[in-house]
Amino acid sequence: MDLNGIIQERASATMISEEASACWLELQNADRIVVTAHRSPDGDAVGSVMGLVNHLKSKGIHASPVFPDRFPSNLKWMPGTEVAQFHEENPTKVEGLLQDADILICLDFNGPSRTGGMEQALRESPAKKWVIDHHQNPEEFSDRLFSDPACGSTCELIFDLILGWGHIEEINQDTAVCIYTGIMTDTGSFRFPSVTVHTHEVLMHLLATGMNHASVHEQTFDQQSIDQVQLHGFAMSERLKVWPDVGLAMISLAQADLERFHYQPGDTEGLVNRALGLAGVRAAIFAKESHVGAIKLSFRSVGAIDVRAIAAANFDGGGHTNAAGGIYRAGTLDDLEALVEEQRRDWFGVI
Ligand SMILES: [Mn+2]
Repeated sequence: MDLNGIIQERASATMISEEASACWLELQNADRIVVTAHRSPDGDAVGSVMGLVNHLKSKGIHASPVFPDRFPSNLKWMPGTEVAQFHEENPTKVEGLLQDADILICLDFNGPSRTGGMEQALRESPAKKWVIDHHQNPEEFSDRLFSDPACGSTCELIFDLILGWGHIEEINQDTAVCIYTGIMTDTGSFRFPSVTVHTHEVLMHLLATGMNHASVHEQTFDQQSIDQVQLHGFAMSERLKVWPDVGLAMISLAQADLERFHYQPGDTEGLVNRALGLAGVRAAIFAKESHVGAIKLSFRSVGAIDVRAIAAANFDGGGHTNAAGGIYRAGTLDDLEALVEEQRRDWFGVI
């Protein structure tokens, strides 16, 4: 296969082969490697961690996958996740792993605070910290930083790292399905503007391993419970508000709504994109009351509407131009809705 196209396109980014080679040497010489991601891990977080761990394993290098908390059940099929450790469930064990690590590889997040309760242990770990990520404005806490905010997923960057190591002909199916999953989930199944020729070149190489992509889609998206489907129906029929003047849609779910449908982590995945799919809607907000009294927010937008900036300025949040998250602690869902109503023209502009 001719790899020049891929190499040239990515050569201008951070992942140049010489640095990749230096990384590979360090990995070979390390005794204890830990790979982790952000809290509430999504497909890209779990996919990048497991993709890298599985690839290292295939090359005889052991790395321990750890996460701040559990990931949704529709990602449990990913090869290798059965040995993952979760800080929320076993803080002593995970903090020990972080403390004893030589190299701590942080994937799909741009600052230690994104790891929630694991933040302090991560900051205090004496390990060399590597960050591979595609969020804007990475915090300075790493010894090595591979950051490309233009890239659609961290999994695509993991592929590029493996490419830099000269290993792409050796990627096995366990690695390929994990990397494929993260690219798939972070690009809305390959539809967002972040998808490039390079993304499809990466997918080509992953499919060439013989991996079963239809099964990846089915296991990730087609395992919904009745509760989840009905929660989505309820949210769309009872909890959706639209402001046509600014092309904004918002879905708000209270704790009681979640309890009614026996909410499990991951059950509200995709709701914000349904709101964004309405004709005339250019931005969508999903607000979810959490049991600690805070309201978690997800933002999506199309085109130049910068929801990352809105989330950062008003909701202690961050993310990407068209997909961001934040938190609201100043009041109830009603207060939040009133705030959005009042600020919507400033934030989203009139159509
Ligand atoms: Mn990501």
